[in-house]
Amino acid sequence: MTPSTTRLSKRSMAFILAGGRGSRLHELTDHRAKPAVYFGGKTRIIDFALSNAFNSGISKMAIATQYKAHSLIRHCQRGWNFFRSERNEYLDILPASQRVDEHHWYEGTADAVYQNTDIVDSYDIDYVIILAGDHIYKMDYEVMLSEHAESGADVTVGCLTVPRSDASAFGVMAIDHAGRITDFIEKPSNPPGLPDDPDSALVSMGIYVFRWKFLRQLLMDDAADPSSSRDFGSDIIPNVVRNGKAMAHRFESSCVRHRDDAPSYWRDVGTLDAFWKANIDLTGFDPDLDLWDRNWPIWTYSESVPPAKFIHNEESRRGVALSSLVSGGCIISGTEVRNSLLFTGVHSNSWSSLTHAVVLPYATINRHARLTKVVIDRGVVIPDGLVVGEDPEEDAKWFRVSPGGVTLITQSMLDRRESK
Ligand code: ADQ
Ligand code: ADP
Repeated sequence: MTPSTTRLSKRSMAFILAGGRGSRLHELTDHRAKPAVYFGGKTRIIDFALSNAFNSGISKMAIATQYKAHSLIRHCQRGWNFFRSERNEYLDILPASQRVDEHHWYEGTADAVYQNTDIVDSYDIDYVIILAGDHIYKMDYEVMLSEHAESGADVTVGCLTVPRSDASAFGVMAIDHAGRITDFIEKPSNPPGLPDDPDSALVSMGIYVFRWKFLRQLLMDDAADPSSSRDFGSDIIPNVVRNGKAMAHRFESSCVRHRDDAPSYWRDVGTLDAFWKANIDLTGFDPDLDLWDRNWPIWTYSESVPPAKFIHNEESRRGVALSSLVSGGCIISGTEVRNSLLFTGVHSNSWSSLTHAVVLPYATINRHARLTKVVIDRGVVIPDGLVVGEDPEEDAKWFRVSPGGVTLITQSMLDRRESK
């Protein structure tokens, strides 16, 4: 066998769905789609799916965008522009552009693939792996592709075990002893538990592997069905479970770990609480998500900026960061930063403190501010003396306070407060 036939990733493409808003992130997705939201200091959420595909050996990718796509498209153009057609590598950004007829944008996720059938055809691939662009995890898709090819399934669905109480946000499945999916219900209000563990449920990660020829025909049939919502989770997957062979692939078996005994890490950072926590977790001593692992790097667009600078100011106080991640281009002048994550180009000034803070790029913290358990949006200018995180009632008057007590601060919230 030649290498090109052993690695299925070389005969596959990744189709990344990045069109949804992610409304539970509230104002963080007012101007950008969820996959374009910043995560981890340098990267954006979509970089995880793209890096997984790239690190797995897949070099043909398409990204379907729809909702508020400008920031996402700009990011992909800047950061993911190293694909060379001479090497048979492609990365296409596919904004909904009414390619099939002039009346329809992308309806559901399946329609986003259907409307680009000719582009997928042109890639000349055998398999397609459908990915959501909005989760944080490291996974070797080659393992899932191999399982799919060996089992002869019509579709293989990536799956995870989650607490049953969380399962109604997912497609929930039942499987037999061989891993065949026997039942699939999209976002049930009362999800069934596992037979041997009733407090847990097996759920879909929204990752699917198909033979392209098979999926192509399914999409044609689905498009001809007026009752379909053109969605993988609601229409396509339940259809294959009923009428074909659908297999479950366990994430644990393809999760990329930096240590053999590390837990499998997958997060949907779709709420403010989950977003804040997953970022702050990185400041811990030994985080479950290792961004430093050179065997599975997360690629991104990175600005050329000078190193982070910490200024000791004789008349005020030391600029220090403890148990924190501070990105390039930051200037920490006389601010005490603890257990926080600062993205590129944050400037913070004297007599201020940041504790458990996630600060997105180019925010400025003026003097005498005290901010605890906050998410600060890109480019926000925090006024002198602002205190947040000490009086929840006062915070809730101006800012968005999540159920878990995280305060989101955006510039328009500050402007409204200023004008009162
Ligand atoms: P959801 O995450 O709720 O459930 P969906 O809103 O369709 O599904 O989002 C999936 C991905 O597709 C996201 O990355 C989103 O940005 C993108 N997307 C949404 N609408 C789109 C459109 N019209 N065009 C292009 N892209 C679009 C799905 C499955 C569940 C599964 C969960 C796992 O339906 O069965 O459990 O993912 O998170
Ligand atoms: P303070 O924290 O006391 O308010 P400043 O904001 O005046 O301090 O900044 C202190 C130091 O930070 C400056 O001396 C300079 O080295 C650095 N600095 C501030 N702004 C910039 C900038 N735009 N570019 C480069 N360095 C800067």
